[in-house]
Amino acid sequence: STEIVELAHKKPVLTGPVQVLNGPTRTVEEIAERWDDFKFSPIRESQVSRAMTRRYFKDLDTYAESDIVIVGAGSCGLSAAYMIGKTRPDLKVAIIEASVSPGGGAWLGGQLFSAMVMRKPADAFLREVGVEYEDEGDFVVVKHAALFTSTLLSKVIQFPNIKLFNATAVEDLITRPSGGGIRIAGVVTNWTLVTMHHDDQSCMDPNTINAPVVISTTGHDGPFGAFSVKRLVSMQQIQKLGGMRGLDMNVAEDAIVKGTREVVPGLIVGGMELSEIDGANRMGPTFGAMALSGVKAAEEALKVFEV
Ligand code: AHZ
Repeated sequence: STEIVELAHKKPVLTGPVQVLNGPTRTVEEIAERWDDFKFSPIRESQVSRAMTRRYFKDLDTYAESDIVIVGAGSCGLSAAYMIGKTRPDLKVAIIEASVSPGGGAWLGGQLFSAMVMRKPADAFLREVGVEYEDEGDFVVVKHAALFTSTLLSKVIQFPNIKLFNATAVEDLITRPSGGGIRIAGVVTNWTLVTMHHDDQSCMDPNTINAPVVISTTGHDGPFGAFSVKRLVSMQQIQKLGGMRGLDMNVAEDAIVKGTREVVPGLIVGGMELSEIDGANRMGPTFGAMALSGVKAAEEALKVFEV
């Protein structure tokens, strides 16, 4: 039988006949044919730890200087990330998401219902990422919001130049004096669980990412939402927020897409975070504006890197 000889400081050594380690790559059907002599390849626990931590700390090192930071991996942030990843594989993009699970409010179509509505012409974005829908005339319906979010998310994560740091919160913006005002030059981050405990634990200093462009898509006001625009007020870069207004699907979606822009130098705001700064209406459970605001935010960000 296969044995692992455990030696501290050394890689595990296999003795005896090797049954599964480095064997031929098998299909699931081939595995299922032979449950009686089934066995996993051997592993030492430290290998698992090192496989994860080595990569994570390398990513922290690599993305400490990023080209673009996207704050918030909701439908708008992920749409922006997709467009950047697709068009500029040469740029380093860090996505910082406070929650363990990326996707923001786009796992359900609204309330607890599954289907997701997108008004035309946002159906173009669904074709772009390869999500099927039913055409209802002026709008289309994806059978489950999770299909949209998981498809988009899987594409974004697969881009080699994009790193998603989830369970990580942006705690502050990095600023530089510029032309009598300031420009945004990156973000201050912390693991979200740490961010949530600044009041009762001490000495938990944050981390930083420098980047010439930050795209903030943290959603409307809430415990975490509207983060960057609220910070702009306390930094006296804008006097006060307009505050999100009541629901009007027709007015709200156009306003969010058209309003997606660089709000202060180096900071582009998109999605529902924008409704807080502009005093725009909410749109409720229609998601076309989030996708197209993401497309526009990406376009605004890429202007900085035009050659
Ligand atoms: O966890 C948040 C969520 O996943 C994340 N986030 C917020 N603050 C953060 C911070 N650091 C890191 N300080 C942070 N991450 O940002 C994400 C926002 O996703 P969202 O789905 O809330 O925003 P969105 O603008 O992409 O989509 C809005 C969806 C809505 S709300 C609404 C309405 O009420 O009318 N309608 C739509 C379509």
